[in-house]
Amino acid sequence: MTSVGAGNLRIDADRLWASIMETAAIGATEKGGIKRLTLTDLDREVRNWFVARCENAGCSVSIDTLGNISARRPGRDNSLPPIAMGSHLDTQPTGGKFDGVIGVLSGLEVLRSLNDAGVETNAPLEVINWTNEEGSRFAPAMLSSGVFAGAFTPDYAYDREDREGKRFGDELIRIGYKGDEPCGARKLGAFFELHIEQGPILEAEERTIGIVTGVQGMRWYEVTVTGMDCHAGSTPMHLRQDALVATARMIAAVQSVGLAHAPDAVATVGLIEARPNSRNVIPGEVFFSIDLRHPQDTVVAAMEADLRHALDETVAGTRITFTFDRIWDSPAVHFDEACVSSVAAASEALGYSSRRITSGAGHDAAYIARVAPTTMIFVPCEKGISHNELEKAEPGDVAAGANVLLAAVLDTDARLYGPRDR
Ligand code: HGY
Ligand code: MN
Ligand code: MN
Repeated sequence: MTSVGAGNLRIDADRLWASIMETAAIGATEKGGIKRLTLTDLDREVRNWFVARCENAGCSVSIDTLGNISARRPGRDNSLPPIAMGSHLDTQPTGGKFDGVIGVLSGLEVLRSLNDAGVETNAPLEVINWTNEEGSRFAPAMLSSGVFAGAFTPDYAYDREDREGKRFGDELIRIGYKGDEPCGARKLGAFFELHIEQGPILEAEERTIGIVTGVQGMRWYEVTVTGMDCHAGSTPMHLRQDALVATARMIAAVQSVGLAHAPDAVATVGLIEARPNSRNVIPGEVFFSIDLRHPQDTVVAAMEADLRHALDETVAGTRITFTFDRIWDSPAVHFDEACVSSVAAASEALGYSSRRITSGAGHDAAYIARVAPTTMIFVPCEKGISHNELEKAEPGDVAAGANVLLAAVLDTDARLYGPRDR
């Protein structure tokens, strides 16, 4: 059951919603979303906003060598590993107001509510903003939580380049968020991430809380297709080496692999660049991305094998060539059962409808689970729409998620370090 402190303690729902709307103005788009890509000036602006509010909530703030921000609220015994909450403040190019943001700002709201109630926890608490969760500007996703968990080296991260050739390491320095603390040096007692589901299940089943048990496996690839630039007007059809036509067949093959392993598999081409991208030149080169996902790693591997074969087939007998590089492999993750039980108990104690669920989207928690007991809490978003400016969550659901976060954190503090007297 949840600890004594969580019984009647609640977060301030209006203050939380106001903070979400305030940060939504940083990078706001005309269609009501947010464009706040990693390590841009807008990312620096929202980071500064977050640091200032954590400091005026009495936290000490530290920045590590990957720009991860940790805001620490002291506990009774500050030698204990902190119980952490968090997510990410970077967004997709056509992102919504809630993806990542509610996990960071609900963590801040938990600290503010504990301050208001004068509650002292055994262990310190922390709220963390992870750099480059989205992986949109710098692939792969969850890059800095991955370094924190030992999945990547700092130098690998620093050398990642965006599509304009800018280096992650240079941009991190440029916005002033390359800290001194070695990334990963900070040990966590537990980590909880509140996030919108980004899928349709909770809303369809009219459940308020998703008790997340894990994250599906995912792999990213980069393909470069090579034909030959030629004149669109004077090159007969049978003499062409059209890289974009070949790519179109490849994209159809990606779709077929996803459908062949449906309903649990997904396969996506999201990024494509045709070169020279001129309306009267036959494209001689095309670069595109592939994202494959499934709850079972063995199926992701089978999808990759099927895809490799299908891509070879699309160019058989032609002079088109291609390279196929796997740039990211994030195996399926199962969260810590004690943390999952804390979320389930909190949801029940607070009277929220809930169900267990596996995450289709990747999250920083997927990597943090490698180095600390970790789990997630989901709340619904309208029609499951996300990575879209229309993304929408209800204030009541966000508040419910934050109340579950508060209760689960207090429960874990009591479970790990003993009941508090206040
Ligand atoms: O790709 C993902 O699932 C996450 O949104 N970065
Ligand atoms: Mn996210
Ligand atoms: Mn996202």
